[in-house]
Amino acid sequence: MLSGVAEIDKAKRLIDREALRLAFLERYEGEPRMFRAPGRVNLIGEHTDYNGGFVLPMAIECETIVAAVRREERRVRVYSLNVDEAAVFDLDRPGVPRRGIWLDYVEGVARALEDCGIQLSGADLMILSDVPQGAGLSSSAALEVATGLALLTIAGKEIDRVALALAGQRGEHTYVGTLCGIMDQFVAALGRAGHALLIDCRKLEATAVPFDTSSVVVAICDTHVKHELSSSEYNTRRAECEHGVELLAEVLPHITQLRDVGLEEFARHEFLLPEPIRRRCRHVVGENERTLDAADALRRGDVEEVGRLMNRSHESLRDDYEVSCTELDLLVQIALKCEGVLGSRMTGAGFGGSTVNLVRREQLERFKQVISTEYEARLHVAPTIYTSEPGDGAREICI
Ligand code: NG1
Repeated sequence: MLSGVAEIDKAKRLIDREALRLAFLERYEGEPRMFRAPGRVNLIGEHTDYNGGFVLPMAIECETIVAAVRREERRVRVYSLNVDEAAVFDLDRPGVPRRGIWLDYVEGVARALEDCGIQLSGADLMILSDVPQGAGLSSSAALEVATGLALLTIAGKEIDRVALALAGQRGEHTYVGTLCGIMDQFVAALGRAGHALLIDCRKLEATAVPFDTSSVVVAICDTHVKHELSSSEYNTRRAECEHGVELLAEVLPHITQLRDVGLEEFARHEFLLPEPIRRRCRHVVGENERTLDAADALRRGDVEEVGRLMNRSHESLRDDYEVSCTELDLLVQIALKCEGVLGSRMTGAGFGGSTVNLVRREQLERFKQVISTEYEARLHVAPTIYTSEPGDGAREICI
């Protein structure tokens, strides 16, 4: 173990399904079925989802597993092994949204499915997750999607994966109170091992893009900071983009979202926009283009080009969108000095959270060492470094 690096050992990452099964049998009656959904990392396409644009995330190997048995009455009993807490809710009685606890995610997706007209059955559920919380790896979407799949399947109901993702998002909006985009639930529901997922956030269509990782590794570095600014600035950026669309639509009446504006068209009309709106819009228009280019490069196996596009993405998020921070910039700066790093950028909303890095496989150990030593020397805290192959989306698992 390197000093200052909290590494997640790959072998330890996989949840012991048999231990979960035994814990279930100790608490409830009946042999459980098991359902899993992964966390995710976004390779490129930041702050584009709410502009109707493109994102390119991949599912990671960390997962949330829900063990489930059907009950005839419509009560759902839930036990979280992560927090050692039990809870219960009744599908026939109104729930209590936004309690600020883990159950909001579980109950939220159940209520969202019922609101779509799907009659669920009662259930006994036990949850175990190894998706790190608060690292920007979308532990919440993993929980929503795994729970949704479990509840549907034991009730003998089937819906398509896009509808499952939408139920997770709806649960998060109404029950948790977070107005998230669709990226996280989409990749948790539809991710595919060995692939990234190019998501068209307006059309709600996903294309699996082969990601050959024989020579490269995706490494995620968690700064462990989350600045207060995060949610207020997120809302400000959304409003700035909408304002940009209003101004551009005066001369480009066909546009309804920044997704509709191409690079050349933007270059011809950007003089109409006041600062900082111009730079905010420039980021989104350029980022959509970079995301499509990165998907093409990935398909061709051109990982150097993917890395270059990731670097451009970070510069744009830092200088034009202004959602980076000292800690993220420092991680990127250190990463880009390391041999074998093809690309490095902040991932997620910004103002803290993690960077995503594309690193030559043979340079990974050196990368981890340099990042942790230099970051800790400057900021007196060790980043956590995770690595993952592109993993599978939600599914039932056999034990
Ligand atoms: P993170 O910071 O990973 O939760 C947030 C949004 C995404 C997207 C990104 C910016 C939530 C839950 N998710 O991601 O939908 O807009 O910022 O690309 O708010």
